[in-house]
Amino acid sequence: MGRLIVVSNRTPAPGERTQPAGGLTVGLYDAVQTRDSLWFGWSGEQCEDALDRPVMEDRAGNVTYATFDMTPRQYDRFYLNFSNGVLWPLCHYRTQLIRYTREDCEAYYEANAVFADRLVPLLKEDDTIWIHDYHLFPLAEMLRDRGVKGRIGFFLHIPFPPWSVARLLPQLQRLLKGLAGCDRIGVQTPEDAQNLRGCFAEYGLKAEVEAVPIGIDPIRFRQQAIESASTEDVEQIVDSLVGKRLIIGVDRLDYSKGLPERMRGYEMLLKNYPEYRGKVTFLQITPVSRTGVESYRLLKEELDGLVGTINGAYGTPDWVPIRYTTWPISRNVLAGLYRVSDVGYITPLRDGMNLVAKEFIAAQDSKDPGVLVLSRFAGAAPEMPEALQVNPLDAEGMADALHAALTMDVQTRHEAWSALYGEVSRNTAGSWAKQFLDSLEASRT
Ligand code: GDG
Repeated sequence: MGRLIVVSNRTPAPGERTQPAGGLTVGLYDAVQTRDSLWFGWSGEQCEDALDRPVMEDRAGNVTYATFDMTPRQYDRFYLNFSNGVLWPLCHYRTQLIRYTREDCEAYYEANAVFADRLVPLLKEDDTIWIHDYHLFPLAEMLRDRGVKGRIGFFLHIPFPPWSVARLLPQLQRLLKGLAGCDRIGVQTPEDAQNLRGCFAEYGLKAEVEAVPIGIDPIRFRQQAIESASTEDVEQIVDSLVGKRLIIGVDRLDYSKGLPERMRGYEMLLKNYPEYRGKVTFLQITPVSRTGVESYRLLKEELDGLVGTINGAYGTPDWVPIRYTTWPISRNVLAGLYRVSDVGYITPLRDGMNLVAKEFIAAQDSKDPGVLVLSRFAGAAPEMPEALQVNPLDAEGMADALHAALTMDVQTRHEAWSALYGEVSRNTAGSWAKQFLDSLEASRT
């Protein structure tokens, strides 16, 4: 078997290489460890002379990490402006937030060409290449143009919108033509697959698209949660709640995650069900991200204001309705906090998958499990019908679901949790990578 070449915008930071911490790194951990692999991408560093600097390689176990720096211009135009200011809102159906310029679009193609130019010399004939995510849509075709003949796969971690939305992107045809250079394209859900196939069909392009939902490592995460729940860090937080029920939300600070809507749903719970005042705490852990994009800065201001308003209106000298942090907490503490929570309140407006929903389920105590309140617009929703599914725009509906979760008897909670845990255990990070790579390697070259 040839090597596995993983290409993603960022490679895992050195600390994440043995302790994968979420999303992509967890998903690919087993796949890269169990065969000779190369993981290629941006180092996370910026410098003016980046294009003159060589690709740096370092090996850990079976994996060589090959990384390069970006110029500040590439970071701004390719990463912030085009990838996160055009493609991200487009794929999350937020067309009003798109800020398109032709210069950014060209910088996106130039940056992809740098990926291609730097990767090609590292490749061998029988390598299997697996490209990840929206930063690198055109890369497969660029590799083909440079003579790469081996198998190339692509996985899109975020949703793909229908033709009626996608066609707003100037040069959509060019983007899809680049993507069609792959032998196989994986997306998260059947809906995304249908949308992407529809867009290819509009341009008469041929591509193999398949829905392969990403998972987590439930056994490892569950173990972490069990160990962490009895640590001093988590016990201190539990003690500070003095008998209050705990609702938890965990998300990067991103407008796709439906955070203001979630706050309004919780506010509605306090308004419509006054018996919960002083009896619940909503803990929202929200590390800031992409602060270089204006819409993210505006969202943070909105959220800061909303949390203050709700806490001011409903709080009392001895009770804060919402505890809210905008910095990351350690993965261990996070796992323990999921476990001691009564409700996982995870309500994105759109999400490729949402691994937090799966982590929350994996972390629960099987004898007394918490309840998952989940947006029906998370990619995880079709796999998790036993969650209490909500529409995040419907504040009353969200409040009713929170109330249902907080009053659910233990037998009903246990039945729902068992079914959900079964699903999370069947469809893991490892099986996701294996399924995709098996079908890629069975495809034509
Ligand atoms: C993209 C797609 C898709 C969050 N806060 C903290 C923290 N996290 C961890 C979570 C989870 C990960 O980050 C987030 O994963 P999600 O899947 O929820 O969301 P995105 O970051 O938007 O990921 C998404 C995913 O790719 C994989 O394909 O599911 O739809 O948008 O693991 O636990 N971890 C720590 N501290 C935090 O404060 N340690």
